[in-house]
Amino acid sequence: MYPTNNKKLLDWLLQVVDLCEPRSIYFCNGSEDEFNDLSELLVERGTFTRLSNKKRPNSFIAFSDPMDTARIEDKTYICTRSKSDAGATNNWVDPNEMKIALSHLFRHSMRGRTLYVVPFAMGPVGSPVLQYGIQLTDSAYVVVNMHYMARMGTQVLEELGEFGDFACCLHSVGYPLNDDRPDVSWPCQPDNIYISHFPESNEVWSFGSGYGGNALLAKKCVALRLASFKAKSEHWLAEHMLLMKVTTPTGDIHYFAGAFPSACGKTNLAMMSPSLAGWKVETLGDDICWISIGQDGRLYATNPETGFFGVAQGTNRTTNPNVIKAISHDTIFTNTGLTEFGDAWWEGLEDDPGSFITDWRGSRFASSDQDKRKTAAHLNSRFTVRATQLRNLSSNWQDPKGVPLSGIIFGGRRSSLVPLVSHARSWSHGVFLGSTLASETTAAAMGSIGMLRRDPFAMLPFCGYNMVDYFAHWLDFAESDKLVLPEIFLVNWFRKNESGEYVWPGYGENIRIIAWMIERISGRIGAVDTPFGFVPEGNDINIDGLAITNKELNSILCADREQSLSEVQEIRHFYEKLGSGVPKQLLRELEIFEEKATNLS
Ligand code: SAT
Ligand code: MN
Repeated sequence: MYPTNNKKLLDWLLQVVDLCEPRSIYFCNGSEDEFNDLSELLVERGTFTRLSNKKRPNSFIAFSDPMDTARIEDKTYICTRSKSDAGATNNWVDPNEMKIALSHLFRHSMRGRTLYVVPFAMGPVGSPVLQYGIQLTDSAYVVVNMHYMARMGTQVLEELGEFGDFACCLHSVGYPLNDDRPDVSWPCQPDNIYISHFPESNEVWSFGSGYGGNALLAKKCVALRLASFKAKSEHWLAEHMLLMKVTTPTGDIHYFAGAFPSACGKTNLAMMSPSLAGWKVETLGDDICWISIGQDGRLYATNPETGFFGVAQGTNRTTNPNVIKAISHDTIFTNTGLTEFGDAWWEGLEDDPGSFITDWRGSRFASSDQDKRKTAAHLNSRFTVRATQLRNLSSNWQDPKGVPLSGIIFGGRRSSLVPLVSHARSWSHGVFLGSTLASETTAAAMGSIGMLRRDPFAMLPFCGYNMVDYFAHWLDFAESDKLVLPEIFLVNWFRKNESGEYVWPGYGENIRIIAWMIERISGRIGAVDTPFGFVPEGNDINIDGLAITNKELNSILCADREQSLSEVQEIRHFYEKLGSGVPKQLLRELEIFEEKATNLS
C-alpha cells in the first residue's frame, strides 16, 4: 500500500500515526506536479498568495503568525543521556523525560490534517558524508520548501531500500483540527515550541512552529546538530559555513569555506560579484558545509543542501546582484511585504513598491506612511530558492567528492579592535580564532542591539554536543602529519572610524582581501605578526580605485593594546563559562595572545 518496504520507516510511521492521529498519510515523491498541487492547496488555505506572474513567475508569498517568525534558541534542546555531553552552551533535558513530555503534546496533534512523509538526502549521490532523513510533518508549507532545499522524494526512498537507515524527524505545527475547528493561514502553537534533538538515537522532534530552521528539519537540526554529533566520532566536520570557488586572473582555483554569525553578510559573500577585473567567484553553498578528509590528505567540502533560505531584508542589487536575479522567478517568500502589483518587496530593495503596500502582518498602508507601517518586511523575512537558479553557481557543486579547501574564513561584526583581515599562525591558532569568534548583535531577538555575543565557529546554536569537545575535535585534525590542512583567516568587514562610519566598503570589494589570502596561501608575501595573527604589510592590499586611503586602511589593520588586553579578559571569562574542559592548546593560545597584546605599543 505504501511506496516503500523500509522496515524502520513502516514501524515508525505506524507509531506516529497512532500518536498523532492524522486524517490521511501522503508519501511525497518530489515531482513538479506535487509542488504545484501543494502550492495550490496552500493558496486555497490562505497560507500562500500567488505573486503576479508578470512580476515574478511561479512565486508565492506567505505571512507567518506574528508569534512564529524565527528560530527559537531557548526552545532548542540537545537531549543526550548525560548532561555533560550536551555541554554548557546547549539546553538539556533527559531524553526519556523529554519524550514523555513531547508525547503529550504530539498526542492527536495532527487530527484533521494530512501527515506528509518527506524522504530526503543531504549530499549528492556517492558522497562519503551523505546522510538520509525522513521528516513526518503536518505542514504542506514545509513540504514545498523542502522541494527546493533538499534532494527529496521517491528517488530517496529507492536509495534507502528495505534496510537503509535515516534520521527520524517528527514535526507538527501543533494545531489539530478537532471538532470542525477552522484552520488558520499559519497554524502553530507558539507557547509550546520545542525543537528537541536526540543525537544518540538520530532523531529530531519539533513541535509548535512552522518557521525556517524550526520546521525545515533537514537544515539546522539534521545537517548541523545531528550531523556535528555524528561527525565527531566519524572524524569529519559538519559546519555552519558558506562554500565558494575563487578563480584568479591567472586561472588558479581556490576553494574557501567561511563561518560567520548571523547578520554578517555570509550569503552575500558566498554569492559575491567581485569588483576586480579578471577575478571570478562562484558559489557552492551559503549556509552549511560538510568537510571530510580526502584520499590525498586534503580537506574536502560539500554543501549538503540544494537551495538557499536567505534573509530578504537588505538584499538588493548592490549587496547581492546574483541572488536578486535568482529570486526573480520560482521563489517562495516568507514575511516580506507585498506590493499592490502583486510582487514581494522589502526594505533595501531598489524597486519602487508603488503607493500601497501590505506589510508582513497583513496590514495595508500607504508606502509613504513610514511611521505607521513600521517595516513592510520582517527583519527575518526569507526567500527560498533552488540553488540551480543562481547564475554563478559553481558547475561542480554536486561533485560527490566535494572540493579541496585552500582556506577557512572566520568573521564577525566588530566595530573596533579586530583587524580587517588576519592569517592564523597555525591550525591551533586558527581554532583559537574560531573558538573566540564574536559578533555585535543587530536584531533584538539575539539580545539587545550592539551587544557582543560570542559565537564560536558561528556554531553556538548549532553544535549538537559539548562545545569544548567540539574544540578538541577541531584540534585533532592537526594531530596527523598526513593531512594537508587549509589556512585559517579571520576577517572583520565592519570596523568603524572615530565618526562611527564603516571604513571598508565590503561586498564585491572583499575580493581584494581574498586576493591577499591567496598570496599568503601561496607563500608569496610576508606579513606583520599581531595578537590576531599575521596582518597585511603596508601596500599588500590592492586599494586602487577605492576611496579609502592607505592611512585609513592601516587604521583597521592594527589592534589597539588596551582593547586587546580587555579582549583577553573577556575570552578568559567566556572559556570559564564553557566549563573545565577547554583544551590546553587553546589556553596556551590565549597566553600567546596576551603576551603579544602586552608587547603592542
Ligand atoms: O531559520 S533558519 O534556522 O533556517 C535560518 C537561521 O535562523 O539561521
Ligand atoms: Mn545559517
